[in-house]
Amino acid sequence: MSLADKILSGDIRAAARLMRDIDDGVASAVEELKLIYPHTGHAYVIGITGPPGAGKSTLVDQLTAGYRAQNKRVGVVAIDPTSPFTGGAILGDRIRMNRHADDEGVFIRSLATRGHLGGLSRSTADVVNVLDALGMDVIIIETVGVGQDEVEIVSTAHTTIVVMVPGLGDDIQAIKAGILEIGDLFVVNKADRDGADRTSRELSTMLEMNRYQAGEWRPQVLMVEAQRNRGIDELLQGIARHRHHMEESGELRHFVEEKRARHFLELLKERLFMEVSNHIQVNGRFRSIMAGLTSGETNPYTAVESVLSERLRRD
Ligand SMILES: Nc1nc2c(ncn2[C@@H]2O[C@H](COP(=O)(O)OP(=O)(O)OP(=O)(O)O)[C@@H](O)[C@H]2O)c(=O)[nH]1
Ligand SMILES: [Mg+2]
Repeated sequence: MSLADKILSGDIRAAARLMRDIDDGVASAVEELKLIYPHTGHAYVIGITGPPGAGKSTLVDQLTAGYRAQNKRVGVVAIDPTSPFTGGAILGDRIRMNRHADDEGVFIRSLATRGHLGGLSRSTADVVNVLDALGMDVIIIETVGVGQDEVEIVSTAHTTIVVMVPGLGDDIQAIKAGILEIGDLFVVNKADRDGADRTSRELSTMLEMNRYQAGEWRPQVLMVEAQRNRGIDELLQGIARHRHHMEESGELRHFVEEKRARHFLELLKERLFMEVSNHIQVNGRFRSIMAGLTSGETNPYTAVESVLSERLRRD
């Protein structure tokens, strides 16, 4: 039985194995991914992003419990930025989501940013496909921050939730351009803290400045206390409403088509880069190009053109 067959029959260990192979860049993983691909596209994908420590993992844990209560199987992908500033995130996630560790209906996977040459959103898509083929009804992706990478990762999700905390004040102004566009739902978490009302009002005001067309989704702001499980039902309802909107308006179909195109282009980009960079690793080619650039014998434009024409020569 292939790994793919096992995964399709719901074998969690086979799924874990394939995800490891994807991480390690094992060649056979691609063959398995090809086999599971026709069986994907059933899971609903939710992206959760926000600043470090906003309570994303706590929220994911509560949402997971909520979906389990509805008898839905839940996959979680926690992206670990492996940066010196947020080191230890994975450990924290493990502890916070620990209560689901023995639940066969929950699969939690961490993905490290390190080592992915700009291909993190692609490998996230691969892992999501494995979870999808495994039969997960809902897949939640947790990622820190709101930078470009995160926007890309989150663009894998059907519904995106941006988590904020009270007292960000001017920070909201500073990052609004990025976050206002990506959030379908905004959560002001740690609503037990001072200033939650104000943060929520400010967010709503900024969102209202957008011009929405008739029938367009209007992002909602929800106050939540993830730690004490308050506001989670409302959030689950908000997600369900957004999902309904996506399905009814035809946006979901459009989104899935775009996602497919993006996944293909990412793969193509990665494979092309690998082909060419492997080519210049041999025979000291890279070093000689560098020497040529230093001495002024060549320039980066010409160097790229010659490497490409050597490698992609049609013969
Ligand atoms: N006061 C308060 N604290 C909370 C709440 N929700 C979570 N926390 C705490 O906030 C801290 C960070 O929570 P996490 O869930 O790890 O936050 P995160 O956003 O996943 O953090 P990173 O993944 O490291 O970016 C923990 O100590 C939580 O217990 C809340 O509703 N109120
Ligand atoms: Mg976390």
